[in-house]
Amino acid sequence: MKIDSKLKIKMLYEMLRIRMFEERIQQLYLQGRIPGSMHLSTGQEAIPVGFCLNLKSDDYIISSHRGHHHILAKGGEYKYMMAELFGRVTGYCKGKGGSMHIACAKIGVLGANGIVGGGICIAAGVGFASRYLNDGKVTISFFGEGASNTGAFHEGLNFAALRKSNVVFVIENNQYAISVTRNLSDCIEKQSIRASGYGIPGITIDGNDVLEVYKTAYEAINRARKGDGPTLVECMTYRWHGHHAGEPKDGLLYRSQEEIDSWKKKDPIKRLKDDLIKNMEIRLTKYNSVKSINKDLEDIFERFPILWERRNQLAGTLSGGEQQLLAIARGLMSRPKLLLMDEPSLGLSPLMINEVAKVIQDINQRGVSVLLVEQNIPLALKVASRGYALNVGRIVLEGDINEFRATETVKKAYLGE
Ligand SMILES: Cc1ncc(C[n+]2csc(CCOP(=O)(O)OP(=O)(O)O)c2C)c(N)n1
Ligand SMILES: [Mg+2]
Repeated sequence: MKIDSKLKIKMLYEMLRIRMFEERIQQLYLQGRIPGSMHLSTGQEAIPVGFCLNLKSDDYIISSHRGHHHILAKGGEYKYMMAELFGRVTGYCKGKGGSMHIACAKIGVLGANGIVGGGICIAAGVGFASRYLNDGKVTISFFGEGASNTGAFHEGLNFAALRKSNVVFVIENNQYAISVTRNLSDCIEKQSIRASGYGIPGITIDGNDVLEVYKTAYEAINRARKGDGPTLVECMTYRWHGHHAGEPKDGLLYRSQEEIDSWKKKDPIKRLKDDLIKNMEIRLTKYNSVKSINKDLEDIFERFPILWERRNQLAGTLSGGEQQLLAIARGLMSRPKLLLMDEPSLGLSPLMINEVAKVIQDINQRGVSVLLVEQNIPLALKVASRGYALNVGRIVLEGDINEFRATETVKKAYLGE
């Protein structure tokens, strides 16, 4: 099979798109700006790119807990991914899924999955539905070598092989399941030989060679589309970072720097880039222009003027009020419809009260109502439209907030005059 330069450049672009996205979100995560946890795929980009470039837009993929690269390769857009990670309503799952539970049926992403091996049987079923309906669609199930030691793997492969489901099972063998090296969990050298137990083809390939992945994927996907049943493809690769973002020592507690460096030399992006330049298929300037997609990411990030940003600035420069802001930020992490603030002005300087007012207005604009318990009338006037004066839990005055300007009115209400 001949892969032309145009397609190779597309592969390069897609891999860089994933790498840059993950480099950026890693930074943001380590700065504490993204809630929840996330698993990076840096070093493994060639696998979903080689597979997804063989798919049609209405084919399906099912991902794992380490899924950003799969989703981006299947057409996921930065802005919706980013919004999802930040827990925003504009994200793929309205901000309720986060890194490990991104799904979008429109682009054929039937879900990342926090349950290790959780996608395998779903894929076997979806692939069976395609075969039964004869709709010509193919489903790819991506998972790790740890997942292929779960019962779901055997159940899913057996069912899919028996029913000739339109599915391809892809093991991303990155050598580790959290801190457990595959030598401690596997009794065979190549997991692909397990395919013979289900009478389907199995193959182990270099998962860091995007051209090899593409060719293998082409065969396996065509076979599934024709109704000839599933294939098991094991792609040997390596994750550059720790199991999850922020893991202590970034994974160095259970593996050596030499090992990591030796895999970095097999970087799938560098390999394709060097190959293209060596064969005069692209010039370095072209590579740099492909790389300039990083700019898109910056632009998108600019559109997320997040509260945490402001929180950090304030916490860094002002004392006293930072606890208030941290509490507000923490409260917002659960994406409430209503936020109750109990005397946010307490102990704050006038400057800080102004900042708190800005934050409250900001929250309001983002569709979260704020219930403010506050005796600082100037602050209340800045942010509220209605006011209630309470005396031992009893509403003694209710009305337009402007009425509260006259403290006398409140006093009168308190005293019941
Ligand atoms: C059913 C289940 N068991 C255990 C876990 C905890 N867990 C999360 S990721 C992981 C390792 C998975 O390894 P692998 O399948 O190789 O994927 P990788 O993280 O290497 O991409 C484990 C055990 C889980 N999430 N679900
Ligand atoms: Mg693994």
